[in-house]
Amino acid sequence: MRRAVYPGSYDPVTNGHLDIVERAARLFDEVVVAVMINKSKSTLFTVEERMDMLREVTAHLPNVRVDSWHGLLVDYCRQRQINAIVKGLRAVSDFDYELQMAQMNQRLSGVETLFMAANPLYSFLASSLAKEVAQFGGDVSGLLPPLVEKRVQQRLAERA
Ligand code: COD
Repeated sequence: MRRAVYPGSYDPVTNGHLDIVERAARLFDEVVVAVMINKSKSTLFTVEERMDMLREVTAHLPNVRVDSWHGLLVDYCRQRQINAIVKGLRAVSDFDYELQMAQMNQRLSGVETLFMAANPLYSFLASSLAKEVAQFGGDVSGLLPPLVEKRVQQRLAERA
């Protein structure tokens, strides 16, 4: 079975993430979208909320699962017998950091990282930027799945 993990923070999932998941799901028998827990990072949504949104927006993809993990990604891969990591690359700025992580992960466990070029429609898009635009009342429709956009608006209103 060809199995891959697509790890990230997903705070929240954007249409750029979703585009990568949909394309990866055509290449692998199973794709696990893994919310990586980083307790030192402050987030808009809890891990469970992020996982729920991911489950909802990937419900149309039968070979996609959502999971979470605290610790090294390579340990998750080892435990689940996953030998490929999928990453999305938006620009050269992503490449520097992603290459470093790919080489470290390769050294730690032999797991391979496959880079997928971002869809040009979303190559400027990051969760952090979408949250910032939404926070100041900008239009994020088309950048976030509609249900995610709604939850971002709700959360920002609760925090205002
Ligand atoms: N289009 C295409 N791809 C995109 C887009 C977009 N618009 N936005 C983001 N992506 C890609 C990112 O490049 C990344 O590959 C993935 O989607 C997730 O993005 P984010 O922003 O949600 O998540 P990150 O970049 O914060 O995730 C970093 C990880 C959590 C994956 C990383 O820190 C990690 O693996 N941590 C686990 C601990 C570990 O093993 N550390 C050692 C690493 S060597």
